[in-house]
Amino acid sequence: MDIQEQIAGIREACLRELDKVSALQDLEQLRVTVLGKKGSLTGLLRSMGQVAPELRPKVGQWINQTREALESRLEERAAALKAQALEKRLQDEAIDVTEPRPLPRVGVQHPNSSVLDQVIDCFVGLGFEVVEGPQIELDHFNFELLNIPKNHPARDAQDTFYIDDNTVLRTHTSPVQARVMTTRKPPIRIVCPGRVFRADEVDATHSPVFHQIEGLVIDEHITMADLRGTLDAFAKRLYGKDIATRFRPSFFPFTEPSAEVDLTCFNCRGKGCRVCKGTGWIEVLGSGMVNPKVLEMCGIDPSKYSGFAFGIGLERITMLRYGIPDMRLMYEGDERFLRQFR
Ligand code: 2NM
Repeated sequence: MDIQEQIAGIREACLRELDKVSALQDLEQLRVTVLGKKGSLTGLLRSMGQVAPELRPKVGQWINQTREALESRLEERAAALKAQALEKRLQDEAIDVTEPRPLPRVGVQHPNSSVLDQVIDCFVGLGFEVVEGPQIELDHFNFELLNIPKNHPARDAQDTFYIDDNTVLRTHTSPVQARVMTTRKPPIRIVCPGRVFRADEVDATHSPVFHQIEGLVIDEHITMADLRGTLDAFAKRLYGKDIATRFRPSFFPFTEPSAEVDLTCFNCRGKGCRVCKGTGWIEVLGSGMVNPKVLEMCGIDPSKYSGFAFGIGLERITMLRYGIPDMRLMYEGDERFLRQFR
């Protein structure tokens, strides 16, 4: 085989391999095999000794031309492979920002919390301030200042958990109001929401842990008319303009006179139904004019100031609001129950 054929053979073999190569490392391998120091084409240059002297310049020229041609083909191929690799990487790593993803599981507000928010919004709108206090409370604030001395029969209905002889889990949020009365001067206009405790057995309407919102207004010339107007505004704001209030005489040690307050049944709008047991009214809260003895014990002059107070059981109005038949449902954290309030 003459040298021209050998050159052509190397060239053709190299180009054939070039078409097959799909990885950059293989391409480099091919370059070394043909054009490297010990490569096949380089080898031909070294065997020039066997070529007739007059042909050497020509053969040298062919080899170099072939070398240049192959080098540029190898470079082209390398550039193409690099571009391909980049394109593949761009595709593999592309992020489709429009792809739907699994939604995070979002919780829902507890029905008690929603109703509390609504009640608070209502009273804040009427000019009340929200005040909170400790759940572990002194007997002094929970009972004594509220005209419930030791051995008073009202202590029986408000049996609670004792930390020690002087310290209890509060049975209502009134002690927060007693604290405010002892530390501030009237005018006082506050609502006190919070968790309260009683030694009650669990049933459909009782829990040893529940929540109250109590209100207190003290100023000069406060009368029962202010109490009625305030609670009427509250009822209409929360349940609708056609809801009326009805006051019935009652007793609380810390108010005198005292009244239970009924609202028009928001289920039947007063016609009489199962929810209101046919009466058209629903008992919703307790209230009264703050007992002058309480004012006096708290350091407020009852000859100058008077006030009203009321207490709302949060769970009760939440249950009425949503038609929840059993209080236990509100504490179990069962998602099937909670999801319904989304
Ligand atoms: C009620 C009913 C009636 C009440 C009284 C007071 C205080 F601290 F001013 F004496 N706070 N809350 C009160 C009055 C609470 O709950 C059914």
